[in-house]
Amino acid sequence: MKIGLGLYREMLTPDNYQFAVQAGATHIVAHMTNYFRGRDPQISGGDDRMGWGDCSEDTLWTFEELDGLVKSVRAQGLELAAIENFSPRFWSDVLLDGPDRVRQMEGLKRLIKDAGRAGVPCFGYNFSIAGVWGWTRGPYARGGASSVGFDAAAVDTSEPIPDGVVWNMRYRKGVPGTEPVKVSSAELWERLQAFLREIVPVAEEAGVALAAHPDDPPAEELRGTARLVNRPEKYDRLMDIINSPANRLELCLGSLQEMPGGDIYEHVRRFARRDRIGYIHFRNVRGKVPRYVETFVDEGDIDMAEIIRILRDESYQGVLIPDHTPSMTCAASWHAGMAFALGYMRALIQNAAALGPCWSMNGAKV
Ligand SMILES: [Mn+2]
Repeated sequence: MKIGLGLYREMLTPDNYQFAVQAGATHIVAHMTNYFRGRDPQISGGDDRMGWGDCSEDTLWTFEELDGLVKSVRAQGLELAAIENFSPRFWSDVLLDGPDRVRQMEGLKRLIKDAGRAGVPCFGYNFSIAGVWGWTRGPYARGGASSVGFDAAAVDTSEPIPDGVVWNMRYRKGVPGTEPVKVSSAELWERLQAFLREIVPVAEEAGVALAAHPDDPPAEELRGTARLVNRPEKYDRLMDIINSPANRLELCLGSLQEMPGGDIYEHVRRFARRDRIGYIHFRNVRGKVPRYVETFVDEGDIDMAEIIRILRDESYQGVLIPDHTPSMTCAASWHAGMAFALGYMRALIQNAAALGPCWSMNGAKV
C-alpha cells in the first residue's frame, strides 16, 4: 500500500510536493481543472451549492503539460499516481450525448495516449451530469471543524441545471429559454457503456487505467438527472461492462459508506479481490443519504483500521489518498487537515504490516 496526496491545480507547487514528502507520502494525485476560476454564484443557490467554476476556456491538456507535471513531481522524489477528472469542457457532450460527442471522444483518446506517453498511469473520472452538488457546509467535524454534509431535506434536489452547465461547472454560455437537461438511469448507463467501449481499448494500449469515482452525493436523482454509481453493486455493473485492467475504480470510501444498505467491508474486499481498484479516496463520514456529514478520518462510521487490514489481506498494492478532510482552526487549515489524515493513514498501514494477516477461529485467512 502506498500513500499519496491529492492536490488541486493551483496547489501543484514544489512547496506542496515537499509537504507531501514530509508527511510520508510517496505519490501525488493531481487535479488539472481549475475548479475555482470564475466561481459563479449565479450557477445555483449559493454557498456550497454554487458551481465549481467556469471551465469554458479550457483547452485539451497537451503532452508537454502532462510531461512537465510528471517531471516536476519526480523532481521532488515523488511519483504521479493519477490525474483526477477531465475538465467538463473536454467531454460535456459525452456526458450529455450532444452534437460534439464524436469530436470530444477523439480529444479524450488523444489525451489518454499523451498521458501514457508522459508516464501518467491513471486517469480518474466521474461520469455524472449534476456532479458534486448539494453540499451544505458547517462545523460538523470534531471540535467544530468545518466540513461538508448533505441533507436532502435542506436543499431543493430538483433544482434544474442551468443551460451550459454540466458536472456543476459552466462549460459554455447559457442559451436563455433552453429546456433544462433531464437524464434517466437507462440513458446514463448507455452513455457510460458507449464511452467505456470506445476509450478503454485506447487506454489499455496506452498503459493508462481509467478509474471511476462513485456519485457524491449518492442520491437517487439530482437536479432532474439520474445518478450512476449510487449503490455499491453498481460498481460491479461498471466493471462488468468491460473486463479490462484499464477499467478501474476510483474507490471513494466516504461515498460508498454514504450509500444506503450493504456492508462496506464486504464491498471493499470484493473490489480488492477483483484487482480493479485504481486508487482509493480514504475518508470517513457519519450517516448515509439522505443525511450525512463528513468527519475526520478517525471519527466516522467506517472502521478505517479494518479497511486497511482488508486491503493488506487482499494484497492491495495501490495508492490511498486523503479526500476532502475537515479544515482545522489554524493558519494552515487545509495542510493541517491533510497532515493529520496522512499521519493516521501511515500509522494504520505500519500497524497492519506489523501485525500480519488476520486469522479466523477455524484457521482460514479472513
Ligand atoms: Mn471521493
